[in-house]
Amino acid sequence: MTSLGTLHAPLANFRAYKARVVASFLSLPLDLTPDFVLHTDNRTSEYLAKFPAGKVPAFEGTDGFRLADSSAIAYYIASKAGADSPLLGQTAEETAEILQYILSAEADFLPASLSTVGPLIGFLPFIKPAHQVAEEQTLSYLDGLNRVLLDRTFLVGERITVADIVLACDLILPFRAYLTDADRRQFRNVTRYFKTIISQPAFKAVVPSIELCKERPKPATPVKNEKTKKEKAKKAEKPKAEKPKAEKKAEKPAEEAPKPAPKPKSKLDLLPPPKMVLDDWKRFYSNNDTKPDAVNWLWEHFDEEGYSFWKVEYKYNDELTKIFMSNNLVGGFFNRLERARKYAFGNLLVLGQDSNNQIWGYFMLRGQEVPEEVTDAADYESYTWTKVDHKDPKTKAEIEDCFAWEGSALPREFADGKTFK
Ligand SMILES: N[C@@H](CCC(=O)N[C@@H](CS)C(=O)NCC(=O)O)C(=O)O
Repeated sequence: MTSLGTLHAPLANFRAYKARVVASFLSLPLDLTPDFVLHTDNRTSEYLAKFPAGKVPAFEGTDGFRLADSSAIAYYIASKAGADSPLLGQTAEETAEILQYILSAEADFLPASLSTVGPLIGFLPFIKPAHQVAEEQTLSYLDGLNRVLLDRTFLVGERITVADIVLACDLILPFRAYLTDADRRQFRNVTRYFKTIISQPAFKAVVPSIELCKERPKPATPVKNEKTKKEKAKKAEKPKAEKPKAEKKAEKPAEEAPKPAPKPKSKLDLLPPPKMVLDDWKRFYSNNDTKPDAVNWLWEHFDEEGYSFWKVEYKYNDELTKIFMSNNLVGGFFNRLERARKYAFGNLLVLGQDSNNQIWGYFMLRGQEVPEEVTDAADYESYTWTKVDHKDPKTKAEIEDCFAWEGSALPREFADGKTFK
């Protein structure tokens, strides 16, 4: 049987699981993209031309049909088994109920649950009042669902449908990282239901095991952006100076006032053009083996007046627990470094094991200081940035192994990592 098409997404992504589990239930072949890099591959002009919202997952049928929304893709794949697809409704009422549960999971539950769990695993900044509201909404939804499931095995009818698959995938993150044993007892029908769905062989074929949350993580270290606080305090202290009369006059006829010179987007754009183009490096790094090819390219082209190297270390390693949570913390930090993408490249690695790990890595920055595009990121203050001499043999070896995610110069065993490019 020929493949239905390609699902563009990283393999480990709860939204992509929806379509993959549906295809697995129906034994429908679906091509996957194991090398897909979120935030990179969905930002290429080629991807955006096909899927303008740039969201992941996205589906591209062998017949050219394109679709971009995880639940819509799952529903579409369910429909490929024909009008009496076992995962779809058999009556108008069942179909409407399936839609009811899918839409409510996406609109009422998922935003609240992501805003509840995200700040605890470092995906989102922790803002106490917003977190409280999200938690209330999450728990209220789970309470309602618990009542719905009191005397039901599945959401609609007597068999599993696409609604169960969508909801179970949306429940993975809270069950892994938020709902403790006590919560699972409180929402016992939801827990029984979740376990039933994820233990189906077709589900297990895609997501073999889901470790349930043992201890709810504490909110990630609060953002300590002292610079912004100080700047705000300074602004508040400063009395507004009376403008000189001439300046006041000039304000009146706006058309007569000289136009201010256009503001440069970044101070870094005023630096002399670099001899090495950062995008050339990023492209070479992405398309070649890091050692020896990419690092040899780097040392051959590196422009030490245009760029500087920085060792980056997380300040609160003793608060880190699971490897995947530390890596999520790095992912969250990189998301908030978006403004720096044009001026920075780096790798942050998670080294060690669960309950004993550290975040460590190297960045290459445009210019000789850490630019405001980096210092403005909410969690910048949670990391130590130390300028280093890349010509020092030990540092050079560390940079190479850090960028390669392997090697004897890493201070501890490699567990996971992320590249900022
Ligand atoms: N409603 C959409 C949401 C998709 C979505 O937000 N996906 C995330 C990844 S899980 C994404 O594309 N993030 C990248 C971005 O927003 O640039 C769906 O369910 O497919």
